[in-house]
Amino acid sequence: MKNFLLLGFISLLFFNLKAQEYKPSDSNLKQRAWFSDARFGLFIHWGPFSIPGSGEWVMNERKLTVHNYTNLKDFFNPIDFDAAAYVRLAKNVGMKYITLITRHHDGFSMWATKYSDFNIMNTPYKKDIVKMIADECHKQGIQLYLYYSLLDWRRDDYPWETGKTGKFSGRTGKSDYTSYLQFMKNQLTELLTNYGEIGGIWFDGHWDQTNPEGAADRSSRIDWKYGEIYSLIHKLQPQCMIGNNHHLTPFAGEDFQMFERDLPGENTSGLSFQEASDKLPLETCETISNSWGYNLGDTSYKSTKKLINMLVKASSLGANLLLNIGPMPSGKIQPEFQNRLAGMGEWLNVYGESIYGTKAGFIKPQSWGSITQKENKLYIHILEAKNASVLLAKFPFKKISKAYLLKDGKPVKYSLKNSSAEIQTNFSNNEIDNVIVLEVVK
Ligand code: JFZ
Repeated sequence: MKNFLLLGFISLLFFNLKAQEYKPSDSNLKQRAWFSDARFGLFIHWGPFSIPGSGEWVMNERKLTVHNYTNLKDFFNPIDFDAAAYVRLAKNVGMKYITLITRHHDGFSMWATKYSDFNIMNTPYKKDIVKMIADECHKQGIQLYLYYSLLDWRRDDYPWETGKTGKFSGRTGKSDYTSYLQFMKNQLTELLTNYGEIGGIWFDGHWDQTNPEGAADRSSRIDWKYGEIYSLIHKLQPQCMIGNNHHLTPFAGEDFQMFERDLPGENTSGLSFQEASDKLPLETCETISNSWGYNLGDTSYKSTKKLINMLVKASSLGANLLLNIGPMPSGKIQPEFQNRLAGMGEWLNVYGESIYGTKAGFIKPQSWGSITQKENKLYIHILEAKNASVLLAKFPFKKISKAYLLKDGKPVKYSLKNSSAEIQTNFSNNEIDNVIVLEVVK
């Protein structure tokens, strides 16, 4: 009897340990590897929040109450939306996946959910947008990731009392996280049951319950019970990758790490104090203009050159670039976005080899550019040829057997002495990026 009890105790202990420990499935590891090779995705911030033309935070910024904001659902009727064209655009540009907003902080659900009336089926449009995009992604062979906000500016059961945002929505009811957690689980179950294979879930909003970025104590004011949420996702779709935009070191159960508006290891936005993981795939997200959701007044479009620079630098740090567009309320994608994306696509047609499936370079980005590598090839991206040559100190390969321009195979002069390589960069063209291939021997 005593032994029996002991055995029971030991197995209970073992079970608990096991429950805490997350071991990604084979399909999940495969998905991570696919993701790391993909390098380029399209982020889409779109929904009724696009209507006022002031970005996706409009409810909070204009201090709109739940009651007044709800009116938006009566005018969301995106007559120019074409799921096939969205997916084709991403594909033509050389993007390998789409990350779609399914529900942002304003709580609007872009699919036919049973768990909230504030959803696409109750708009004049009455068509399930997540379904249309998912079907097209599967048909056209591009992967679908889903953005899902943990933060909600409408619901009483969300712990709004301790939240930093959503203070003006006129909520009075007491929060109840047990109920809110169940709501999220119900919605995630719908998303992971009715829309085919999902590449990953992109969580956001954790930071609503923490001290500001940079503060010493970044612990959350509530227990989100991520263990329950994450294990549900991995149970429904084991390959589905989980990422959480909490700007902290990845939590147990997460499958990729994301950075916002900064390359891993950089922090110009003041949002990225976390160190880059050396185990998980990395992703950094950016917008073409300065806004995520459609913004009528924002014309600060980044140039195609700048965007290509970001893609190259992200790759050279081993990270994907998730590049955002905020379509118009009608569903039209403005030409300023289309043109820049097309420019990136043309560049990738020629230079894709130096981006897809590459690993981080052996040195971090430099003032002249950066390096990506794949098997026995180094891709030296000369983004700004400052001098007639670049010097690569501590060159980690024994020999360079060939050096040439990726574009046309034209030989490039080089030397390798005392572990220091010198590559000639006196090009007389104005290419955005003169990619030099070095074939090396270990
Ligand atoms: C979040 C969202 O709030 C934003 O609307 C967009 O979807 C972006 C991709 O992700 O951005 C953040 C993240 C963190 C903070 C603010 C906005 N923060 O820490 O205050």
